[in-house]
Amino acid sequence: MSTAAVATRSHQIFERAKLVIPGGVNSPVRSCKSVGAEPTFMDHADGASLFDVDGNKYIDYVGSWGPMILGHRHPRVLEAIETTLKQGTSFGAPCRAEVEMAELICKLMPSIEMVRMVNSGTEATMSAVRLARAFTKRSMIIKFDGCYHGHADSFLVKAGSGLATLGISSSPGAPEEITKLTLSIPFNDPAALKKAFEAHSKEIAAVIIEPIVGNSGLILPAENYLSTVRELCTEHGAVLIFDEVMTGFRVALGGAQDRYKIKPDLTCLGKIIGGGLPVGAYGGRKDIMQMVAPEGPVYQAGTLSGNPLAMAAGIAQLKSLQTHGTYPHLEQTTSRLADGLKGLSKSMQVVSVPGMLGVFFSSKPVTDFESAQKCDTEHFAKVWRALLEKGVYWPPSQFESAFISLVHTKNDIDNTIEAFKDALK
Ligand code: HOZ
Repeated sequence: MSTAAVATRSHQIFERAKLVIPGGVNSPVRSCKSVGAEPTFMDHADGASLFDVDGNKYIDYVGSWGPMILGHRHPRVLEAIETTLKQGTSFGAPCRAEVEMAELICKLMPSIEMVRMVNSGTEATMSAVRLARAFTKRSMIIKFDGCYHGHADSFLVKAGSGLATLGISSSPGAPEEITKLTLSIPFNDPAALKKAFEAHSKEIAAVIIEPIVGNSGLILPAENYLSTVRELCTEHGAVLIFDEVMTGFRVALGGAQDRYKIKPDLTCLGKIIGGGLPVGAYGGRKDIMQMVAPEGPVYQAGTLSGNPLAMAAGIAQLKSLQTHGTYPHLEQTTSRLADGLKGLSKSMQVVSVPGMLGVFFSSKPVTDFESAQKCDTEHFAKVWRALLEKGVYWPPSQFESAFISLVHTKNDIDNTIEAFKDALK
C-alpha cells in the first residue's frame, strides 16, 4: 500500500468501513476491487461532477448508475424533495403523488397500462417474474448470459454486473431448486432462443431481457433480434419482460421499447424514476397486472412503496425529461464522446446509445457475454486507474456502462477524451 493511499481520508474511511460492512461497501462494484483500486468515498456532487472526501473533483460517468440523467442536485428535483419533506417522509398509507407517478409512467410508456411502485429494480424484476409465473401457470424463465436483473435468486445465473466483475458465475445461497428453473442463453442468438423454446415450450413462463444490455458493458441488440424475441414469446405463450432499469427514460423518453418499437408484456423500471431516491416499478398489460394483490391473488407488498419523497423527486425528473430537445441533446453529447473515443486505439471498441457508452479492449466487436468476457480486463483496469488520476470517474468495471447526463458540457467531454488519450499511452 502506498504512503499516499494511507494518507487519504478516503483510505481512512475505507479502513473503518471494512470492520463493519462486508468488503467496506454496500454494493460490490463500487469497491473498485476488479480495477485494482480502493473505493473513493464521495463527499458531494453537483451537475456532472463528483467531489471526494479529499477534495478531488471528478467528471462523473457513473451518475448513480443511471438516475442522474439531469445531473446531480437538479434544481427542480431538489425543490420537489424540499417541498414534500415538509409534509412528512413516509405515511404507510396511499398518497396523491403515487397516482400522478403511475399516470405519468403509463402515458410515457404506452405498453404499461397499470403499474405497481416498489423500492428497487431487484424488487421490480422478482415481482414481475412471480406475476408471469402466476399468469401462465408455468415455472421456468429464460434470461440471457451477461444480463443482470438484480440479485434475486432466480437471476443469479450467468449474470453480468457485479457477478461478472468478480467472476462469480452463480451465487452460493441461491438454491439449485430455484436456479434450475432459469435457463440462461446467449444474447443476440435467435437460434438459441428457438431451441430453448422448442425444448421447454409449455414450461416457459417468461423471457426477461435487457433490450440493450448495460450490465456486460454496453451491448446493442442486432437488427431484428428483439422482434424475434417478441414473436417467439407470443408463439409460445410466454410473458416478455423488458428490464428497462437502465434504458427506461434514457435511450429515449419511452425507453428501449420505443427506440426499437417493441411492445413487451411487462416492463421493469428502477432508479431513474426516483430522481436519485430509492425506487422501482413494474407494469404492463392490464390483464396481467390485475392479478396483483389486492386486485388479484399474486402477493407483493412494501411499506415504503410509493414513498412520497421518491415520488416527488421522480415526478419532477420525468416532467423535466419531457422538455423539448432533451433527447437530441443527450444524443449529441453522447456522440461527441463516442466519436472522440473511436479511433484512439485499434484495440478499444466503443459502443454507444444516447445516454450510455461502453468501452471494451478487444480488436473485435463485442456482441454477447462470451465476447465481453474475452476482452482485456487488465488493460481496462489500468486505463480506469489512469482516468481516475486525471479526474474522470468511469464505472469501475468493464462489465458496466457509463452514463452520460444532460449537463455534461462540451468541455467535460473534450477533457474526458484527452484523459483517455493520456490513459491509453
Ligand atoms: N449493479 C449496479 C450497476 N449495474 C452497481 C451498483 C453499485 O455497485 O453501486
